[in-house]
Amino acid sequence: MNPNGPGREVITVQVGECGNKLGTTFWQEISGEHCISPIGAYEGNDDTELDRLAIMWNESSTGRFVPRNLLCDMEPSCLNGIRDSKWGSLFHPNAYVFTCIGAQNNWTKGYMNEGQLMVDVAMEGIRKQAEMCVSLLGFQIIHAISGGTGGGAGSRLLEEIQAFYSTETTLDVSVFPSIDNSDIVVEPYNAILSLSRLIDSANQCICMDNQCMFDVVQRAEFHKGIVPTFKEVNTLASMVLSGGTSSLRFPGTLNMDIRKLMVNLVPFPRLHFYASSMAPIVRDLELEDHVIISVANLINAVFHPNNFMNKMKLYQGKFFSTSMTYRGNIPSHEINDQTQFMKQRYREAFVKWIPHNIKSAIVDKCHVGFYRTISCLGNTTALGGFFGSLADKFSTLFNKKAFMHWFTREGLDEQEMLESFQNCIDLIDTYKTYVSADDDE
Ligand SMILES: Nc1nc2c(ncn2[C@@H]2O[C@H](COP(=O)(O)OP(=O)(O)O)[C@@H](O)[C@H]2O)c(=O)[nH]1
Ligand SMILES: [Mg+2]
Repeated sequence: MNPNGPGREVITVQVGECGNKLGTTFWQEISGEHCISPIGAYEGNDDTELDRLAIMWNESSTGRFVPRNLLCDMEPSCLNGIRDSKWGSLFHPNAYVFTCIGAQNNWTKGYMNEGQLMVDVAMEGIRKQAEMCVSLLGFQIIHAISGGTGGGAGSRLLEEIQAFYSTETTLDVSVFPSIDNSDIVVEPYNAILSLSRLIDSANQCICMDNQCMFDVVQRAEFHKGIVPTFKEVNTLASMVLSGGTSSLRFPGTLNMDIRKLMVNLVPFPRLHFYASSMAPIVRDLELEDHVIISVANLINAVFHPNNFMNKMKLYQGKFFSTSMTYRGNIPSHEINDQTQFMKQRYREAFVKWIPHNIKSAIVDKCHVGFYRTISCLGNTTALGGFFGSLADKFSTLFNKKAFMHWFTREGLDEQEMLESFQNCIDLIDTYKTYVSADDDE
């Protein structure tokens, strides 16, 4: 690998328990694709696996490949678990950034108070990582927005990264709380406070809904009787994220990176949220052997509401645009033909006033354990309804001012909470106007 590399490096920052568990699964997933072992040794024999490793890995002077990432938390237990696991030594010892105070599920502690120490240490770690890059393309930030650490400290970190690295692009990956099975009572507060910061500070954000991902895994694995846990959900989410970064990491006929993604998918600065889907979902080559997996089948699957990672009424909304990543052995003429077909078949699902709203990337190397896959990131007005459900949960608590004292005691006044909520409602209303604007034409 050329130490001066091609540049365009990405730094991944994982925050809080969910961010770190999902982030670590993501690294396992892409390490598998590049034949990197849990101790950072390259074990493949294919130059395409090595050529662009410098985008997401550093190479040590002993030839070891080390992820360009930081694992940040306000308490040590989750990170200790990762460090002691099989994959723990993949990461640089200094990539583990933690304090020992904990956010106690309280967004305010993470954003305004105890979290600042972790954010300061993380910013220093990011500076050191950035200095080693030839030409930094941007950041990928992975966190749950409803946690005290992932939501509160994650939002603060995002704001500081945007302030210091304003010319680079950030891709935020936000896990939204399960609306029906929440284990933290103040999650709607934490999530709305985070969402408001994401609206103002993120360049682009992939929204993943825990509730929905559990359902997707359960449906896909029903024949095995699997009751999904976070492990399976994180694997699914990692496959989607791997799809999104694959075009940076491997050669292909059409490419896409996180900046091009933003240029193609964000028509207005505040509307920078993406829904995501993938097909097939089950990693089972034996199963794939029993069916014809044509590109047309995969496209239909990827546009099916059941394969989206967000609980929303997909076809009551409209896509502004989508980015499709085709992986594996798929001839490009087949993709061209199918894209034309798709434009016809799904024309009602897209706004009329963006003429070229299906962007394609073709990556020769597939996910591990699949013949061919398609993943999709889509900017759709249907996300307004998804955010609306969260806003409803917030209102239910806030109307009674329930649990507010935990936030006010930490210095967040009610007015600020209300402003964050209003910011989210404005976003939801904006989505509504774009659905009806299309009907008027
Ligand atoms: N998808 C997924 N969600 C998780 C995982 N761990 C926790 N969560 C969810 O993430 C949200 C925030 O929890 P957590 O990450 O523990 O909080 P934090 O450490 O304060 O950021 C909750 O809704 C949890 O149910 C995980 O490994 N994967
Ligand atoms: Mg935590």
